[in-house]
Amino acid sequence: MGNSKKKKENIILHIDMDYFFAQIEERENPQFKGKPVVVGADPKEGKGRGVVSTCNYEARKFGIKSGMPISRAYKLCPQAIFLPVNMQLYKRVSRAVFQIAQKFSSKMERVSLDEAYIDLTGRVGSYKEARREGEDLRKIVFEKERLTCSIGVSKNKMMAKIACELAKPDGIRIITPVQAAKTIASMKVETIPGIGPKTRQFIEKKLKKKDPQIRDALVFSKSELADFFGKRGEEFYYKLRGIDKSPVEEKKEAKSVGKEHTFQKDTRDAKMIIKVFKRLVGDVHSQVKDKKINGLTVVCRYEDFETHTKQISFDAGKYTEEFLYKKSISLLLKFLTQSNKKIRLIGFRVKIA
Ligand code: TTP
Ligand code: MG
Ligand code: MG
Repeated sequence: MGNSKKKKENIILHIDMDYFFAQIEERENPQFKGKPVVVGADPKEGKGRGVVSTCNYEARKFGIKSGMPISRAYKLCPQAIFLPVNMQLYKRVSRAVFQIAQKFSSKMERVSLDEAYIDLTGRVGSYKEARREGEDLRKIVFEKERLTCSIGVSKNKMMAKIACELAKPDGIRIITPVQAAKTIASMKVETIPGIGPKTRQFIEKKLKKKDPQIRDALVFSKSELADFFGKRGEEFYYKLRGIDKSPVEEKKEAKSVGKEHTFQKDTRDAKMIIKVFKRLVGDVHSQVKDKKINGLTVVCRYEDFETHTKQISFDAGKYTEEFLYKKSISLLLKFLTQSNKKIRLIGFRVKIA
Protein backbone atom coordinates (compact mmCIF):
# COMPACT_ATOMS: atom_id res chain seq x y z
CA MET A 1 0.00 0.00 0.00
CA GLY A 2 2.52 2.50 -1.15
CA ASN A 3 4.78 1.17 1.52
CA SER A 4 8.06 0.00 0.08
CA LYS A 5 8.91 -1.97 3.21
CA LYS A 6 6.35 -4.67 2.63
CA LYS A 7 5.60 -6.51 5.83
CA LYS A 8 6.67 -10.10 5.63
CA GLU A 9 3.78 -12.50 5.68
CA ASN A 10 4.05 -15.26 8.27
CA ILE A 11 4.14 -18.66 6.61
CA ILE A 12 4.40 -21.74 8.80
CA LEU A 13 4.56 -25.35 7.62
CA HIS A 14 3.62 -28.33 9.74
CA ILE A 15 4.76 -31.82 8.79
CA ASP A 16 3.48 -35.02 10.38
CA MET A 17 4.34 -38.52 9.22
CA ASP A 18 1.43 -40.81 8.32
CA TYR A 19 0.82 -43.73 10.73
CA PHE A 20 4.47 -43.40 11.56
CA PHE A 21 5.58 -46.51 13.49
CA ALA A 22 3.30 -48.78 11.46
CA GLN A 23 4.35 -47.27 8.15
CA ILE A 24 8.00 -47.92 8.96
CA GLU A 25 7.12 -51.54 9.74
CA GLU A 26 5.36 -51.80 6.37
CA ARG A 27 8.39 -50.40 4.63
CA GLU A 28 10.64 -52.95 6.31
CA ASN A 29 8.19 -55.81 5.65
CA PRO A 30 6.51 -55.25 2.28
CA GLN A 31 4.47 -58.42 2.77
CA PHE A 32 2.41 -56.50 5.40
CA LYS A 33 1.12 -53.96 2.88
CA GLY A 34 -2.65 -53.95 2.59
CA LYS A 35 -3.10 -55.86 5.84
CA PRO A 36 -4.00 -54.39 9.22
CA VAL A 37 -0.83 -53.70 11.21
CA VAL A 38 -0.82 -52.78 14.90
CA VAL A 39 2.34 -51.63 16.70
CA GLY A 40 2.34 -51.82 20.49
CA ALA A 41 2.25 -54.25 23.38
CA ASP A 42 2.03 -58.01 22.92
CA PRO A 43 -1.69 -58.90 22.65
CA LYS A 44 -1.10 -62.40 24.10
CA GLU A 45 -4.22 -63.67 22.35
CA GLY A 46 -6.39 -61.06 24.01
CA LYS A 47 -4.81 -61.27 27.46
CA GLY A 48 -2.09 -58.69 26.82
CA ARG A 49 -1.99 -55.67 29.10
CA GLY A 50 -0.24 -52.81 27.30
CA VAL A 51 -1.59 -50.36 24.75
CA VAL A 52 -1.58 -49.69 21.02
CA SER A 53 1.16 -47.25 19.98
CA THR A 54 -0.29 -46.81 16.54
CA CYS A 55 -1.70 -48.78 13.63
CA ASN A 56 -2.02 -48.45 9.89
CA TYR A 57 -5.16 -47.21 8.15
CA GLU A 58 -6.37 -50.76 7.39
CA ALA A 59 -6.39 -51.45 11.15
CA ARG A 60 -8.13 -48.12 11.82
CA LYS A 61 -11.06 -49.37 9.74
CA PHE A 62 -11.68 -51.88 12.54
CA GLY A 63 -11.80 -49.07 15.08
CA ILE A 64 -8.30 -49.56 16.45
CA LYS A 65 -6.61 -46.37 17.74
CA SER A 66 -3.47 -45.15 19.49
CA GLY A 67 -3.65 -45.55 23.27
CA MET A 68 -6.32 -48.25 23.20
CA PRO A 69 -5.71 -51.35 25.35
CA ILE A 70 -4.06 -53.96 23.20
CA SER A 71 -6.63 -56.52 24.42
CA ARG A 72 -9.39 -54.37 22.93
CA ALA A 73 -7.51 -54.06 19.64
CA TYR A 74 -7.15 -57.83 19.56
CA LYS A 75 -10.88 -58.24 20.05
CA LEU A 76 -11.63 -55.78 17.26
CA CYS A 77 -9.27 -57.46 14.80
CA PRO A 78 -7.58 -60.67 15.93
CA GLN A 79 -6.22 -61.30 12.45
CA ALA A 80 -4.17 -58.09 12.46
CA ILE A 81 -0.40 -58.26 12.41
CA PHE A 82 0.71 -57.25 15.93
CA LEU A 83 4.26 -55.97 16.22
CA PRO A 84 6.39 -54.80 19.17
CA VAL A 85 7.68 -51.24 19.32
CA ASN A 86 11.12 -51.00 17.72
CA MET A 87 11.97 -47.54 19.03
CA GLN A 88 15.61 -47.61 17.92
CA LEU A 89 14.54 -47.99 14.33
CA TYR A 90 11.84 -45.30 14.53
CA LYS A 91 14.28 -42.83 16.06
CA ARG A 92 16.74 -43.47 13.28
CA VAL A 93 14.08 -42.86 10.64
CA SER A 94 12.88 -39.76 12.47
CA ARG A 95 16.37 -38.30 12.42
CA ALA A 96 16.69 -38.98 8.69
CA VAL A 97 13.33 -37.35 7.92
CA PHE A 98 14.07 -34.21 9.90
CA GLN A 99 17.50 -33.90 8.38
CA ILE A 100 15.68 -33.55 5.07
CA ALA A 101 13.12 -31.12 6.52
CA GLN A 102 15.82 -28.97 8.08
CA LYS A 103 17.06 -28.09 4.60
CA PHE A 104 13.84 -26.20 3.95
CA SER A 105 14.49 -23.73 6.74
CA SER A 106 16.91 -23.70 9.59
CA LYS A 107 14.09 -22.51 11.77
CA MET A 108 12.51 -25.82 12.68
CA GLU A 109 10.81 -26.95 15.86
CA ARG A 110 10.45 -30.67 16.37
CA VAL A 111 7.50 -31.50 18.56
CA SER A 112 7.59 -35.27 18.49
CA LEU A 113 9.28 -38.14 16.71
CA ASP A 114 7.12 -37.59 13.65
CA GLU A 115 6.13 -33.95 13.74
CA ALA A 116 7.75 -30.54 13.25
CA TYR A 117 6.99 -26.91 12.47
CA ILE A 118 9.08 -25.14 9.88
CA ASP A 119 9.06 -21.37 9.63
CA LEU A 120 9.09 -20.34 5.98
CA THR A 121 8.52 -16.66 6.73
CA GLY A 122 10.87 -14.60 4.60
CA ARG A 123 12.17 -17.69 2.82
CA VAL A 124 9.20 -17.90 0.52
CA GLY A 125 7.30 -14.90 -0.77
CA SER A 126 3.81 -16.32 -1.15
CA TYR A 127 1.50 -19.16 -0.31
CA LYS A 128 1.84 -20.42 -3.86
CA GLU A 129 5.54 -20.76 -3.36
CA ALA A 130 4.98 -22.32 0.05
CA ARG A 131 2.79 -24.99 -1.53
CA ARG A 132 5.57 -25.85 -3.94
CA GLU A 133 8.03 -26.11 -1.06
CA GLY A 134 5.66 -28.41 0.78
CA GLU A 135 5.18 -30.56 -2.29
CA ASP A 136 8.94 -30.80 -2.74
CA LEU A 137 9.43 -31.79 0.88
CA ARG A 138 6.83 -34.55 0.58
CA LYS A 139 8.44 -35.77 -2.62
CA ILE A 140 11.97 -35.84 -1.22
CA VAL A 141 10.90 -37.58 1.98
CA PHE A 142 9.19 -40.23 -0.12
CA GLU A 143 12.11 -40.63 -2.52
CA LYS A 144 14.71 -40.88 0.20
CA GLU A 145 12.77 -42.68 2.93
CA ARG A 146 9.91 -44.39 1.09
CA LEU A 147 7.45 -42.94 3.60
CA THR A 148 4.44 -40.70 3.15
CA CYS A 149 3.72 -37.69 5.30
CA SER A 150 1.16 -34.91 5.39
CA ILE A 151 1.80 -31.20 5.35
CA GLY A 152 -0.22 -28.17 6.36
CA VAL A 153 0.71 -24.58 5.61
CA SER A 154 -0.85 -21.50 7.16
CA LYS A 155 -0.18 -18.26 8.98
CA ASN A 156 0.68 -19.72 12.39
CA LYS A 157 1.46 -22.96 14.17
CA MET A 158 -2.07 -23.75 15.26
CA MET A 159 -3.54 -23.21 11.80
CA ALA A 160 -0.70 -25.12 10.11
CA LYS A 161 -1.37 -28.13 12.33
CA ILE A 162 -5.09 -27.96 11.64
CA ALA A 163 -4.30 -27.78 7.91
CA CYS A 164 -2.10 -30.85 8.27
CA GLU A 165 -4.91 -32.78 9.96
CA LEU A 166 -7.15 -31.88 7.02
CA ALA A 167 -4.47 -33.07 4.59
CA LYS A 168 -4.11 -36.50 6.19
CA PRO A 169 -3.15 -39.01 4.92
CA ASP A 170 -0.56 -38.43 2.21
CA GLY A 171 -1.65 -34.92 1.31
CA ILE A 172 -0.96 -31.23 1.52
CA ARG A 173 -3.33 -28.47 2.52
CA ILE A 174 -2.85 -24.73 2.39
CA ILE A 175 -4.99 -22.39 4.46
CA THR A 176 -4.30 -18.81 3.44
CA PRO A 177 -4.65 -16.05 6.04
CA VAL A 178 -8.00 -14.87 4.68
CA GLN A 179 -9.39 -18.40 4.82
CA ALA A 180 -8.20 -19.15 8.35
CA ALA A 181 -11.10 -18.05 10.57
CA LYS A 182 -13.72 -19.32 8.14
CA THR A 183 -12.05 -22.70 7.77
CA ILE A 184 -12.23 -23.46 11.47
CA ALA A 185 -15.67 -21.91 12.10
CA SER A 186 -17.56 -25.18 11.64
CA MET A 187 -15.07 -27.31 13.55
CA LYS A 188 -15.78 -28.41 17.09
CA VAL A 189 -14.38 -26.23 19.87
CA GLU A 190 -12.05 -29.04 20.93
CA THR A 191 -10.06 -28.42 17.77
CA ILE A 192 -8.49 -25.51 19.65
CA PRO A 193 -5.37 -26.63 21.53
CA GLY A 194 -6.06 -26.34 25.24
CA ILE A 195 -9.80 -26.94 24.93
CA GLY A 196 -10.44 -30.44 26.20
CA PRO A 197 -13.62 -32.24 27.30
CA LYS A 198 -13.88 -30.28 30.56
CA THR A 199 -13.58 -26.86 28.93
CA ARG A 200 -15.98 -27.98 26.23
CA GLN A 201 -18.55 -29.02 28.84
CA PHE A 202 -18.24 -25.63 30.49
CA ILE A 203 -18.80 -23.90 27.14
CA GLU A 204 -21.76 -26.21 26.47
CA LYS A 205 -23.37 -25.06 29.72
CA LYS A 206 -22.79 -21.40 29.00
CA LEU A 207 -24.15 -21.68 25.46
CA LYS A 208 -26.84 -24.22 26.38
CA LYS A 209 -25.80 -26.11 23.29
CA LYS A 210 -24.29 -29.54 22.81
CA ASP A 211 -21.10 -30.07 20.80
CA PRO A 212 -20.60 -26.39 20.06
CA GLN A 213 -18.71 -25.30 16.99
CA ILE A 214 -16.00 -22.69 17.03
CA ARG A 215 -18.39 -20.17 15.49
CA ASP A 216 -20.76 -20.60 18.46
CA ALA A 217 -18.00 -19.69 20.90
CA LEU A 218 -17.30 -16.41 19.10
CA VAL A 219 -20.08 -14.77 21.12
CA PHE A 220 -17.85 -14.66 24.21
CA SER A 221 -15.90 -11.46 24.71
CA LYS A 222 -12.26 -11.51 25.65
CA SER A 223 -13.01 -10.50 29.23
CA GLU A 224 -15.74 -13.11 29.58
CA LEU A 225 -13.32 -15.83 28.51
CA ALA A 226 -10.70 -14.44 30.89
CA ASP A 227 -13.29 -14.59 33.68
CA PHE A 228 -14.12 -18.19 32.87
CA PHE A 229 -10.64 -19.57 32.27
CA GLY A 230 -8.09 -17.00 33.42
CA LYS A 231 -5.08 -16.37 31.25
CA ARG A 232 -5.91 -19.34 29.04
CA GLY A 233 -9.23 -17.73 28.29
CA GLU A 234 -7.65 -14.76 26.61
CA GLU A 235 -5.63 -17.12 24.44
CA PHE A 236 -8.82 -18.99 23.52
CA TYR A 237 -10.31 -15.69 22.35
CA TYR A 238 -7.58 -15.35 19.74
CA LYS A 239 -7.31 -19.02 18.87
CA LEU A 240 -11.04 -19.26 18.18
CA ARG A 241 -10.38 -16.59 15.56
CA GLY A 242 -7.47 -18.48 14.02
CA ILE A 243 -4.85 -16.32 15.73
CA ASP A 244 -1.86 -17.92 17.48
CA LYS A 245 1.18 -15.89 18.30
CA SER A 246 3.46 -18.66 19.57
CA PRO A 247 6.76 -18.62 17.70
CA VAL A 248 8.51 -21.52 16.03
CA GLU A 249 11.22 -22.35 18.53
CA GLU A 250 14.29 -24.26 17.51
CA LYS A 251 14.58 -26.25 20.67
CA LYS A 252 17.42 -28.56 21.27
CA GLU A 253 15.98 -32.01 21.04
CA ALA A 254 14.14 -32.22 24.35
CA LYS A 255 15.62 -35.49 25.41
CA SER A 256 14.36 -37.77 28.05
CA VAL A 257 15.00 -41.40 28.84
CA GLY A 258 12.40 -43.49 30.55
CA LYS A 259 10.80 -46.83 31.08
CA GLU A 260 7.33 -48.04 31.96
CA HIS A 261 5.88 -51.21 33.37
CA THR A 262 2.34 -52.51 32.99
CA PHE A 263 1.42 -54.90 35.79
CA GLN A 264 0.14 -58.36 34.96
CA LYS A 265 -2.91 -57.46 37.09
CA ASP A 266 -4.02 -54.07 38.41
CA THR A 267 -2.65 -53.85 41.90
CA ARG A 268 -2.26 -51.94 45.17
CA ASP A 269 0.44 -54.25 46.49
CA ALA A 270 2.85 -51.54 47.62
CA LYS A 271 5.74 -53.92 48.15
CA MET A 272 5.56 -55.20 44.62
CA ILE A 273 4.97 -51.77 43.10
CA ILE A 274 8.02 -50.42 44.88
CA LYS A 275 10.12 -53.39 43.79
CA VAL A 276 9.20 -52.84 40.15
CA PHE A 277 9.72 -49.11 40.49
CA LYS A 278 13.20 -49.63 41.92
CA ARG A 279 14.05 -51.75 38.91
CA LEU A 280 12.78 -49.07 36.53
CA VAL A 281 14.90 -46.43 38.23
CA GLY A 282 17.92 -48.74 38.02
CA ASP A 283 17.34 -49.46 34.33
CA VAL A 284 16.92 -45.80 33.47
CA HIS A 285 19.92 -44.80 35.56
CA SER A 286 22.16 -47.31 33.80
CA GLN A 287 21.21 -45.68 30.47
CA VAL A 288 22.00 -42.14 31.59
CA LYS A 289 24.73 -42.46 34.20
CA ASP A 290 27.26 -40.64 32.03
CA LYS A 291 24.86 -37.84 31.19
CA LYS A 292 23.85 -34.70 33.00
CA ILE A 293 20.21 -34.68 33.97
CA ASN A 294 18.03 -31.96 35.45
CA GLY A 295 14.68 -33.48 36.28
CA LEU A 296 12.62 -36.59 36.71
CA THR A 297 9.03 -37.67 36.15
CA VAL A 298 7.00 -40.45 37.71
CA VAL A 299 4.03 -41.74 35.74
CA CYS A 300 1.07 -43.62 37.15
CA ARG A 301 -1.88 -45.05 35.29
CA TYR A 302 -4.78 -46.25 37.40
CA GLU A 303 -7.09 -49.16 36.63
CA ASP A 304 -9.56 -46.80 34.92
CA PHE A 305 -6.76 -45.60 32.59
CA GLU A 306 -6.54 -42.19 34.21
CA THR A 307 -2.89 -41.31 33.84
CA HIS A 308 -1.03 -38.83 36.04
CA THR A 309 2.51 -37.56 36.24
CA LYS A 310 4.46 -35.89 38.99
CA GLN A 311 7.80 -34.26 38.36
CA ILE A 312 10.63 -32.45 40.03
CA SER A 313 13.53 -30.46 38.64
CA PHE A 314 17.00 -30.06 40.06
CA ASP A 315 20.34 -28.59 39.01
CA ALA A 316 21.88 -30.28 36.01
CA GLY A 317 24.43 -32.87 37.04
CA LYS A 318 25.33 -36.55 37.10
CA TYR A 319 23.45 -38.32 39.83
CA THR A 320 23.58 -41.70 41.50
CA GLU A 321 20.84 -44.28 41.27
CA GLU A 322 20.23 -43.82 45.02
CA PHE A 323 19.68 -40.10 44.55
CA LEU A 324 17.15 -40.67 41.76
CA TYR A 325 15.37 -43.31 43.80
CA LYS A 326 15.20 -41.17 46.93
CA LYS A 327 13.84 -38.22 44.99
CA SER A 328 11.24 -40.20 43.07
CA ILE A 329 9.92 -42.77 45.52
CA SER A 330 7.99 -40.15 47.48
CA LEU A 331 6.23 -39.11 44.26
CA LEU A 332 5.29 -42.72 43.60
CA LEU A 333 3.94 -43.16 47.12
CA LYS A 334 1.73 -40.10 46.67
CA PHE A 335 0.03 -41.90 43.80
CA LEU A 336 -0.76 -44.75 46.15
CA THR A 337 -2.11 -42.50 48.90
CA GLN A 338 -3.99 -39.90 46.87
CA SER A 339 -6.37 -42.49 45.44
CA ASN A 340 -7.57 -45.92 46.39
CA LYS A 341 -7.80 -47.08 42.83
CA LYS A 342 -5.65 -49.97 41.71
CA ILE A 343 -2.60 -49.20 39.64
CA ARG A 344 -2.18 -50.49 36.13
CA LEU A 345 1.10 -48.96 35.03
CA ILE A 346 4.00 -47.06 36.50
CA GLY A 347 6.82 -45.27 34.72
CA PHE A 348 9.96 -43.36 35.45
CA ARG A 349 11.91 -40.97 33.26
CA VAL A 350 14.63 -38.38 33.54
CA LYS A 351 15.31 -35.24 31.57
CA ILE A 352 18.68 -34.94 29.91
CA ALA A 353 20.12 -31.47 30.44
P1 TTP B 1 0.79 -39.53 15.56
O1 TTP B 1 1.40 -38.58 14.57
O2 TTP B 1 -0.19 -38.98 16.52
O3 TTP B 1 0.06 -40.71 14.80
P2 TTP B 1 0.51 -41.56 13.55
O4 TTP B 1 1.71 -40.97 12.88
O5 TTP B 1 0.67 -42.99 13.95
O6 TTP B 1 -0.75 -41.48 12.62
P3 TTP B 1 -1.28 -40.23 11.76
O7 TTP B 1 -1.26 -40.67 10.34
O8 TTP B 1 -2.66 -39.99 12.28
O9 TTP B 1 -0.34 -39.09 12.05
O10 TTP B 1 1.93 -40.22 16.40
C1 TTP B 1 3.21 -40.49 15.87
C2 TTP B 1 3.76 -41.77 16.48
O11 TTP B 1 3.86 -41.63 17.89
C3 TTP B 1 2.90 -42.97 16.23
O12 TTP B 1 3.19 -43.61 14.98
C4 TTP B 1 3.21 -43.85 17.42
C5 TTP B 1 3.55 -42.89 18.52
N1 TTP B 1 2.41 -42.76 19.46
C6 TTP B 1 2.36 -43.59 20.57
O13 TTP B 1 3.25 -44.39 20.80
N2 TTP B 1 1.27 -43.49 21.42
C7 TTP B 1 0.23 -42.61 21.21
O14 TTP B 1 -0.73 -42.56 21.99
C8 TTP B 1 0.29 -41.75 20.04
C9 TTP B 1 -0.83 -40.79 19.74
C10 TTP B 1 1.39 -41.88 19.20
MG1 MG C 1 1.79 -38.93 12.49
MG1 MG D 1 2.43 -36.78 15.16
